[in-house]
Amino acid sequence: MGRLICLSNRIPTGANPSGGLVVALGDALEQAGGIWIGTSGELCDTPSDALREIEGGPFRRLCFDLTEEEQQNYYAGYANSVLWPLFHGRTDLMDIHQEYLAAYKRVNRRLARMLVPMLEPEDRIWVHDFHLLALAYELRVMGVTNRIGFFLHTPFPGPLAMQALPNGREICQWLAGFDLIGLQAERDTRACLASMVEIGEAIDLGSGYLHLGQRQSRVAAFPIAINAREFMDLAEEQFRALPEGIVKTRRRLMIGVDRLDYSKGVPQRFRAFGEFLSRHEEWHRHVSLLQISPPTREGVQAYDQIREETEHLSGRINGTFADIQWAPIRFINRAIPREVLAGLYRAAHVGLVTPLMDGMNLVAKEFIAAQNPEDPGVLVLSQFAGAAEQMGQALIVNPHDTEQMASTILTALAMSQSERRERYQALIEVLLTQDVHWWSENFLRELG
Ligand code: GDG
Repeated sequence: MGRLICLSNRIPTGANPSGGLVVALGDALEQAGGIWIGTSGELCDTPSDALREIEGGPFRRLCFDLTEEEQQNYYAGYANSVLWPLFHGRTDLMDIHQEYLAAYKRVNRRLARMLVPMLEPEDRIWVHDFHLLALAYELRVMGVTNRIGFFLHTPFPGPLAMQALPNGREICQWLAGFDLIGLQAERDTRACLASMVEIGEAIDLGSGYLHLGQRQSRVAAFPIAINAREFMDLAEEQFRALPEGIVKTRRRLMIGVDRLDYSKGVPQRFRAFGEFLSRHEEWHRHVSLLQISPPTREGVQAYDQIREETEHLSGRINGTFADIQWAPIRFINRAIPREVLAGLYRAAHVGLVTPLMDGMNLVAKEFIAAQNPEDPGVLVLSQFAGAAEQMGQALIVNPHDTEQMASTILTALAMSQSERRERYQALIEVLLTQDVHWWSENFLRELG
C-alpha cells in the first residue's frame, strides 16, 4: 500500500499547540507512517513553490510560507471570515470580498502544484479542513488520479445557509474532486448531501454516494476521537501534581476550556452561571467556574468582540457575587500546558461544554477520559456539539436557554455518586472503543 500524505493548513511547530486538529492528526499519522504538509506559520515576501523539511518529530513534515497578502486574504479572510462563520451558522458574521476568494484559490492551487511532483501512484491523500476545500479539484485539473479523501472538522451548512455564499455552487464542484468526504456527525452528512444536491446539482445515488460532473464521491460521518487510554493515564498522573489549594478544598469546581471563539458559547455559559448564582444563594462560596480560553485568530474583528464581551460578563458576575474570599469566575485568557489541563479536568466536578455550534468538540471527550472512575465528574454538553450524537449520557443542554442551563448546573452539582458512575461508565465505553485509532482506521479503510 502507498504512503499516506496528510495536508492541513497549519503544521504544528510550536511546543504547546492547542488546536483539536493538531491533537487528533498527530496520533493518526504516527500510526500510519506518512508525510504531513502545511503552512509554517511564518510569512515570506514572495510566494515560492518550494517545500521545506521540518527536522525531528515522529513523522516527516514539509512546510511552506504564506505571504502577508495570503495570510490576510486566504487565511484571515476567506477561511476565517467567510467559511468559518458560515459553517457555524453565523452568516451574519460573513465578510465577503472578491480578493479573499481569489487568494483562497491561489493558495490551494499553489499547494497542488507543489504536491504533484512528489506523488507516487499508490499514495493516498488525506486533506483536512475548510482551508483546503479546493485542493482535490486543483489536483484533478493537474491530472492526479490518486485516491483523495477529505475530512471536515467543522459542521457542514445546509442548503439555506449555503445560499448566503455567492460561490456555493463552486464549492460543491470543488468537493466533487474528493473520492471520500468525511464529516463529524450524521447531521453534517445530511446537510452536505442536501447542499450538494440543491446547490451543486449533484445526483444523489443513495447510501451517501453522489454523482457530480464526471465523478462519483461518497459522503459519510467519521466522528473524530481522542486517545482516551493515554489521556486517562495522563490525567491520573497529573492530578497528583496539582497545587494543594485546588484539590484540598471543599469548594466545587466547574471547568470550561475553549479557544476564545464565538462558536463556543462562553458568554451564554457565563450568563447561565450568573442566573444559577442569583437563584441559589446557598451555593455562593461553594462553587467556582474556571474558564480557560486561549486567544485565537487575533486581528479578525469578530474575535476582538468576543474577547471584550467575555471579559465584560465575567467582570460583571464577579462584581455582583464575589466576596472577600471568593470570586465565582476565574477567567484565564492564555493557553496552559496540556498536562496541567488533564489534571484540572480530573479535579473538576462539572465540565461545561456548551458551544452554539461545534464540529465535534474534543474537550467533552477529554473531560470524560480524565475522570476518576470511582468518583467521576458530570459533563454538561450542548446539543449543538457533534459529540452529542455519541455522548447522550451527558446532561444535554440548549445553550440558548439560560434558565435550562442554570437548572442543569444544579442537577450536575447535586448528582448522586451512583448516577455519576452510571453515566460515566456509558460514556467512557464509547470513548475507549471509538478512539482516535478507530477514527483514522475507519476513514482510511473507506478511502482505500
Ligand atoms: C476543531 C473543531 C473539532 C484548548 N485550550 C488549551 C488546549 N486546548 C485543546 C483542548 C482540545 C483542543 O485544544 C480543542 O479542540 P476542540 O475539539 O474542543 O475545538 P477546536 O479547536 O475548535 O477544533 C472541533 C476539532 O477541530 C477536531 O476535529 O472537535 O469541533 O472546531 O484538545 O484540550 N490545550 C492546551 N492548552 C490550552 O489552554 N495545551
